[in-house]
Amino acid sequence: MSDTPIYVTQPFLPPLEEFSTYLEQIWKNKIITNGGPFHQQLESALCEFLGVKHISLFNNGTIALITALQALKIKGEVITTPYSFVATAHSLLWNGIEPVFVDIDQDTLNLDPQKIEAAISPRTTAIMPVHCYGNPCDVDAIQAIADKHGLKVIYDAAHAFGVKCHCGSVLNHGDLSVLSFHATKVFNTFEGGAIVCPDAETKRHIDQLKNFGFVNETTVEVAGINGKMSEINSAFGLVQLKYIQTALNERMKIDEMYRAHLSDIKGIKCLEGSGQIASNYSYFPILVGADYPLSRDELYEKLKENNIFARRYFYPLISEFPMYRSLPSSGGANLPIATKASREILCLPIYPGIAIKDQMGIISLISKLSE
Ligand code: T4K
Repeated sequence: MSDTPIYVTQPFLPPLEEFSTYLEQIWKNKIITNGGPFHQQLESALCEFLGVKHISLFNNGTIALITALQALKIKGEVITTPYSFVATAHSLLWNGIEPVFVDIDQDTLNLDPQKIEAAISPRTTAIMPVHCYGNPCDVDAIQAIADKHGLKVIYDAAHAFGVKCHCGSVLNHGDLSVLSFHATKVFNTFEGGAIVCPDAETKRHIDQLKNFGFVNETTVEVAGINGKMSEINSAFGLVQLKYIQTALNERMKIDEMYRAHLSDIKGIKCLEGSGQIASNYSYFPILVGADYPLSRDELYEKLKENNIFARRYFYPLISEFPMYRSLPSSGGANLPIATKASREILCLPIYPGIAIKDQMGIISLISKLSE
């Protein structure tokens, strides 16, 4: 099909000249990290764009997740989804917390609120749901359970940049929300991440935690980490932000095109949104069911033979990796819906700049193979 490989995603890169202007300023003032001017500007600009009150930038989403758990002093057990990128559960393990996996909802593939209560034990301190593919979790149901049992909620919102639900930014839900600005995300700063904080005091505490715990030149108040975003990444974020709406609009068109052509193919199910007001079209997940002549893996291989590198996000389940396998909540019988989804899921290429002929090539191949 295509002469050059088509990957599941490609980072959006703004015009290099625009970035160079920022680099010249960095070279001039020689502040390259530790909360410099671009870091501060990006925090303010993101608050405005995302519709949130406070943001603390990080060097990546995983360190931000680890720090969010530290900030809320989470211990014991945390209820989470097995259907995510492995960093979600790793952030718990790195804090000495036991993940307790709960099954997902079959329509949204997000943590199923109806199954959470049965997994709560005297050791449970928090819930860590993921807005998978940027589709919002049932935030009201999750909050009601958390309130009833006195639990914290930390959203892994790595996929949810710019997503709005019924009451504004989905990032305003829970005690904290964590974003990833990795190269593969809708909004990237090469590497990066952030914690959305509800108030200035929480942000101050998190800012301290990401800077070794320093309060001033000579006082270290808490055992912090180095989670700071550099000026280069921050400056890149500022340039990216100028183009983000254009990038999101392009993604929407690609999403629409896939849906228009794939929805009627027997055995292929395009995952629907979960009622959001604004989507970010970060992934295009399809489920390859028993009615399709090829298994998910056979289709994945066929696409690969044609230079199309779709990805099986999220297969295997986190609960299937060696460090989680033996946990009581990891058994397949506890996670039937997540297990089925991970065997059927395939994320198709979606990114600004994908050539129409390439996208149509992907569509016609999937369609031809269905005959
Ligand atoms: N929570 C959730 C729910 C997450 O999805 C993630 C990250 C995190 C937490 C942690 O956030 P960070 O600490 O990463 O900020 C990728 C990403 O590495 C990872 O960030 C992401 N989730 C995950 C879903 O996907 P891989 O192993 O699939 O990446 P890779 O290198 O195979 O890249 C996929 C494709 O993207 C490549 O085939 C080509 C393209 N690509 C990739 C990179 C890195 C580029 O074109 N340019 C690039 O620079 O994990």
